[in-house]
Amino acid sequence: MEIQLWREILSPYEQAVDELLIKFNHIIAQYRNSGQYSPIEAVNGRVKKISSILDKMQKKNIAMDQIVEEMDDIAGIRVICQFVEDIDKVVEIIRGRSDMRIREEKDYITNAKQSGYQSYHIILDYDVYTINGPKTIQAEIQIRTLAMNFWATIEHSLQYKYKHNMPLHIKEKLHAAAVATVTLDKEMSQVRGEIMDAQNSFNIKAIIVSEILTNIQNLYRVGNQREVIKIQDEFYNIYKQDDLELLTSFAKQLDIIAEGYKAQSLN
Ligand code: 0O2
Repeated sequence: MEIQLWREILSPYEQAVDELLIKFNHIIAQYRNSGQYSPIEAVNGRVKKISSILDKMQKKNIAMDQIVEEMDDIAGIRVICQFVEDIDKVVEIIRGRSDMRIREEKDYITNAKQSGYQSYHIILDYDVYTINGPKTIQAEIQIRTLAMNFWATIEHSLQYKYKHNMPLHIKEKLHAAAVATVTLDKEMSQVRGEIMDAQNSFNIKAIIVSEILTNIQNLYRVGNQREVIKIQDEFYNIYKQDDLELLTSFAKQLDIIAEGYKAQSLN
């Protein structure tokens, strides 16, 4: 096959990965910007390398003209969560969307693979709109915790190194590590509430500080600059006290002042 043709085949997958990354990153941003805990910690994506597509075609006996229909992970998105419970939330979010039509779900968390691999996979039908018209492609979303991802990344590298001949003692180590991953995720789940509270406070504080500084900056442009410098010093003093209530009340007062100067909406 000509290299040009591979580019044509892979182009809608590249578009799908780009679009899906934007969509998942906006989910994270919307949670965090509204001061809520995000069930998604991070997201990344890739289009499968031509060499890996060729390997999989060989392994699964897939013909060239069948890859669009038969290969479901040419476009791959990996959603990383902090806690196992977050995975359910992410699955729920995806199920609720009309732009990501679920074809299949594979729960390798309830039923871990023989290797010890854990992850929740969703295979999607996803529409991309290209200059040649719409095209529906498949995409695989892998949803897993940080701990599961750590294990899978290491195991994937070892699989690549040893191909199909992984030494028994390494297999055993990986099995033990997979068991430890399950234990770690369970332990972390027990402090989930506390961790979420801490992260929420951190996010809320970051949002308030950003709003305060925007108001100060806007007031500096339209108000009495010496007064604004005083306000800024007051802000630094309050910030040092590390008291969220005090900071919130300062932000509210500043909002009223900024409103008086019609400085809130300035860029
Ligand atoms: P790569 O290099 O990551 O792209 P199936 O039809 O269900 O029998 P299929 O189509 O391979 O098999 O689907 P499956 O088993 O759901 O696996 C899809 C992807 O999940 C794999 O893609 C891996 O990324 C990941 N995965 C599955 N099993 C394992 C495992 O034991 N260890 C690790 N580290 N990852 C796994 P590829 O194409 O195999 O690999």
